[in-house]
Amino acid sequence: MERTLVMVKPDGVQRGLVGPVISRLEARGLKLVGLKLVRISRELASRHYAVHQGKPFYEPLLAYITSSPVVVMVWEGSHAIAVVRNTMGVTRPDEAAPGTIRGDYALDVGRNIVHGSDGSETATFEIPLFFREDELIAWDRSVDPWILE
Ligand code: IDP
Ligand code: MG
Repeated sequence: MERTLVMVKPDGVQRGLVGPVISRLEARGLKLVGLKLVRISRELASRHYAVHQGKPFYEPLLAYITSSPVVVMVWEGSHAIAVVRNTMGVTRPDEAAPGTIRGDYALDVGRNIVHGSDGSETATFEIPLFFREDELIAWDRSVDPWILE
């Protein structure tokens, strides 16, 4: 089982797209194990996006991600990291396939609705930025045998 950090970014929250994002991940079979509404501080944003420091879009990215509340979630499942990335679509919405979140709801790379951890090391780094261990709930889901072989 993998866990991955998913964020509905400020544009997604402002546009009322929290529900559609959650619906797609639930319908896919992933299990929600943590959820909160957060206003990200500049300090937290700079830690979350440390790998992008120095890039031309870094300052606009920090301004964007701190501009309004976000919804952060942890989703669990087999191949959760790749499944979330595939469900989100590629970084640039103009290149994202129809049927993906970015491909259906976004146009601009600087307003691309969602974040998902891009690998297991990234997930291990990102989840504790937003959640204490006791905020993540391990729970049994009765439909699991119909989703996981
Ligand atoms: P990802 O969110 O698909 O993992 P990253 O390359 O990690 O994409 O970039 C992080 C975020 O930075 C993107 O989701 C997007 O919001 C923003 N970003 C990336 N590249 C650009 C760009 O060229 N211009 C503006 N914003 C960008
Ligand atoms: Mg990334």
